Amino acid sequence: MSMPFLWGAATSAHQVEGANEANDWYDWETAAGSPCVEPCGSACDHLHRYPSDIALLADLGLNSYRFSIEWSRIEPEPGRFSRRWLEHYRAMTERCRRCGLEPIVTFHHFTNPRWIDSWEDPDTAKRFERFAAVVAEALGEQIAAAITINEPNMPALLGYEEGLFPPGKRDRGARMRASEVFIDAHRRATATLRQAIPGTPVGLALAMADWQALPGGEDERDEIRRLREDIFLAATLGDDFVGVNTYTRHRIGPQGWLGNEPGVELTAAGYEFWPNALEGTLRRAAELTSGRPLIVTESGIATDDDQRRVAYIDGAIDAMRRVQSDGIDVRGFFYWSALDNFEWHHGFSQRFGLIGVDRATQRRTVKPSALHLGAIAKAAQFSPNTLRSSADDAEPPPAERRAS
Ligand code: IFM
Repeated sequence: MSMPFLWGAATSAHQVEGANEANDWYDWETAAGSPCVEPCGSACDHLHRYPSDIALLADLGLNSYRFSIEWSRIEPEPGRFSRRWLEHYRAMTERCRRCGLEPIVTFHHFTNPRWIDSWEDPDTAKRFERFAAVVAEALGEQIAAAITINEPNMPALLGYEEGLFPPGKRDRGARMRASEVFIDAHRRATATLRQAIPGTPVGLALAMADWQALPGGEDERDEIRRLREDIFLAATLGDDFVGVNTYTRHRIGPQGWLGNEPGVELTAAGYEFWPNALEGTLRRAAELTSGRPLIVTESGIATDDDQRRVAYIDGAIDAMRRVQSDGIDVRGFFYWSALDNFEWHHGFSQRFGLIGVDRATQRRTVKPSALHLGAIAKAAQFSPNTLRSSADDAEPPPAERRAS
């Protein structure tokens, strides 16, 4: 199985679907004293509007759509799997294919069924593996590439050490235990997916930043990066690809994070406009994984000035092309996000979308930046890069799992 260079946009279930009420985030958003500025509610109603949203992305000229499966819909109670919701996500993959988009499916993007106790519990990895097996069996050959877990480093940090995500802990030990269980879940799910859908590339998506040490800050920088990124990159050994999610850079001095540099433009998310961060993260991901294929699984900007989004996209793609021209193997670029959506505890005010969403009417507006990315994708459509799975190298070679 191989596929062309992927030009796409990404979303996650809880951030766009709406009416997600059986997961830990719903409880977190609606709890008294929650750090969330507002609940997710009907979000972008992507649950019902995905057919037209997918058509919009295809019309732009993109060739792929990255979205996630909501575990709490599929398995509302331990071991009880919903046929109806498996069919829903299969219909999404089919809709992508009919529109000419490769469906890139994320199995876990921050949310957990309410009945999952904790990512500190080693059994959570086994439960996730069982869920992944059920989804793989139902969606099977429809999935173009599988991402086991999106940014396990962020719920480990924000949920177990910084108290901003559920379960709201503030404990370095809990973060490290959760990180280990996420890594185990990734390894287990990868093995399971390899068996269930042998022609489909499988990988992990990691939140990475360009960590820049100022003189004397090297040791501090290395330690931050070790816990946030390196232990997860090490866990991708043998994967078909590594997904790199990058938004900005961080400057580190001997005492830690130095904050934004005065005079540097900030995005609406409050951090530096620094699209070139992608150059540093792609180089580092390639270096630490011995040249494994990379996909930019997220890069984007929160802004109300769409011209800055265009500039960000150009900067990030230039950064990607520079590393490619040095021989680093990058197989795709996904802008975050397809739609203005629910930015977790920050609510809906940080607008990352290529497509605007009026939350009162759910009316969609295609922004100039969306047309811009689509034009880049169309111009590049004859790129020779292809993405292969480990099964492609097996002897004897397996049959192609799908046409196109
Ligand atoms: O919205 C998030 C996404 O869920 C994970 N990666 C970063 C994005 C922007 O903050």
